[in-house]
Amino acid sequence: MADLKALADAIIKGDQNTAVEITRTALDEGTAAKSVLEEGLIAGMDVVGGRFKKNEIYIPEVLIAARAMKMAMEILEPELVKAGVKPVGKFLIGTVQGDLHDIGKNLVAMMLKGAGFEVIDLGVDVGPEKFVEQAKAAGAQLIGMSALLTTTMPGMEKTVKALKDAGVSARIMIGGAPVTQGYADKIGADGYTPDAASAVDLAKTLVA
Ligand code: B1M
Repeated sequence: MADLKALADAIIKGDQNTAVEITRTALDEGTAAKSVLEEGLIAGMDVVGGRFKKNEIYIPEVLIAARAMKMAMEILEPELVKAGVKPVGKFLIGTVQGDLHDIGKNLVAMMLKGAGFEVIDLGVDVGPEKFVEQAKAAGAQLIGMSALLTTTMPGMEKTVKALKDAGVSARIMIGGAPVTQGYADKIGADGYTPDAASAVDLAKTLVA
């Protein structure tokens, strides 16, 4: 019988070969895809997120764990679809207009996937119109914006306004090195977090 605790450990260690092997074995043995996801992959990423938040591990370890998760997810995803397992929520994310920094945004996206969210990543240099168009098309419950430059932060305010003007009711989260809770309050975003692990916690709260 495949050991889902060992799968979680493989994710924590970023051991992608073992993660893929246990995921395959578990599915071949008839373990439910949902259990593989929740007791193996998400359980492992939860530990990674917690350790990252406490500064016990750093960005490289998180990226390695996320890569192992991604490889295992490639095998698991078709089975989850077949089994009709619904994601925790649909999260649209992008770096705002004029801004090409994507390392932090990618980290947030990976951690959200790790927590069971369906993530639609719009990439970098995303203007308000694109956020609005894609939010409507995807019916996302959550929209996340990242900005690393003080000069591109106003793009967040413009996007929040454009989303509200267009009647998009999704909750909006923002983040990035120059962003603060005060700024989130000022522009009418629903939340700000300083790091990717807290972004997952906030997303879970906002979608609940
Ligand atoms: Co840029 N850059 N950069 N740069 N760059 C900074 C941001 C800067 C602080 C460097 C400096 O001067 N000390 C400075 C900004 C100054 C300012 O405005 N305050 C700066 C500048 C000026 C520039 C250029 C203008 C330089 C130039 O060309 N003259 C230019 C702008 C290009 C553009 O975007 N239009 C530029 C370009 C670049 C590179 C392309 C070379 C490269 C980006 C590569 C890439 O992203 N693919 C780059 C890099 C790498 C950096 C630094 C060194 C590192 C940024 C990073 O990835 N950090 C940065 C200096 C620094 O921070 N030491 C710098 C790691 C990442 C994990 O952190 O993105 O903060 P971060 O994400 C965190 C949190 O903020 C949070 O979670 C993550 C971790 O848990 N978070 C969220 C992020 N998004 C979130 C969203 C959420 C919630 C949390 O909810 C949705």
